Amino acid sequence: MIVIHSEEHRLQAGRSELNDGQLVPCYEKPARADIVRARIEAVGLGPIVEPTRHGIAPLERVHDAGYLGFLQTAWDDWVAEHGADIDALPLNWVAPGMSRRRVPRSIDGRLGFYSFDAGTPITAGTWRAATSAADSALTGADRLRAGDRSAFALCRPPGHHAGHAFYGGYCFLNNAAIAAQSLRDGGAARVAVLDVDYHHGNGTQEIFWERGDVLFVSIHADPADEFPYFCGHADETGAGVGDGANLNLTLPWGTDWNAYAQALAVAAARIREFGADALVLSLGADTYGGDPISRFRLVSEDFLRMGAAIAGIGLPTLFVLEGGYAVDDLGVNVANVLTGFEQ
Ligand code: SP5
Ligand code: ZN
Repeated sequence: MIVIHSEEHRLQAGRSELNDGQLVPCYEKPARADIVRARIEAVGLGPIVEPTRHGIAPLERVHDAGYLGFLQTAWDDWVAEHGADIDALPLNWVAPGMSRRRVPRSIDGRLGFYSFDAGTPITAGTWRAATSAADSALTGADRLRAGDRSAFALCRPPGHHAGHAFYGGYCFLNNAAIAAQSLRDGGAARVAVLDVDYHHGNGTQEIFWERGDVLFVSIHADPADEFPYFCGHADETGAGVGDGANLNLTLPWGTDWNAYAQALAVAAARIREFGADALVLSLGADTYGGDPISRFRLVSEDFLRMGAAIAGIGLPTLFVLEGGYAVDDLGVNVANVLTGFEQ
């Protein structure tokens, strides 16, 4: 399968994130994409091509124009206030009952206004890296439209936590949602997004919440115990014409392949029943037992089985890289999903 990848991912290289009460080195780092690329080359999975630039219009189909404007200038605004030696992190947020009527003028205020965590630093290269990732996903969508059975957007920063007008969870632009919308705009009547990242894809859920034409299915750790904590519960099923087009399958800490495979079978059945024309697969490998911030117990061979199960859905499939922080094993685990799909 064709692999779409830009070196510009490297421009997102934050120093630190807030975790367990301390600033620690960012888990979401350039080495992640490098090891995936190396493994793809080693197993000869397919040609690696550069994304084509798609500009801002397909981003505006999914994200708020004010939010995109904020993201474009946030680093310069931060530097004007704090200098270029520190990454931009938000400091405070609105709680229910506090007014959210005005976008603050202050960069610190706007960082809080448009984010939901302190784990997602904005740096000098954030906008360019994030747009390169969106362009990779969009180029993959173009390939499906041209008739390819599959494609892999080997991109970072990831996207599935980013919503219509917010960033967080290492994500700025929702690459998978942007690609799904592009497939719709290109003529697919119905699109399914399946999210196998360990964390709930809260951004994708929010973007398609009231949409009956895009099914969102996510398999993830129970948000009662796990990030992003505030959504991803099984009773969140969508609203309006989208009621019933959102399916959250929650699993407990310690989940192994046996239980995971059952959830994946439920997800596959729902996607088949929906009658989608294409599938966008949010591919996080942080379900791996060795992941430093996650608590499922998949082993590397399980990712081959995961790929085979995804192939069994029988749809043209665009894989989009999301999380996975056990860097040494990330290349094998991600490539295993793709080779499992192809076999
Ligand atoms: C794309 C993606 O996978 N984003 C995940 C963002 C998760 N950030 C919060 C991680 C919190 C980890 N806390 C537990 C650390 C164990 N000491
Ligand atoms: Zn994740």
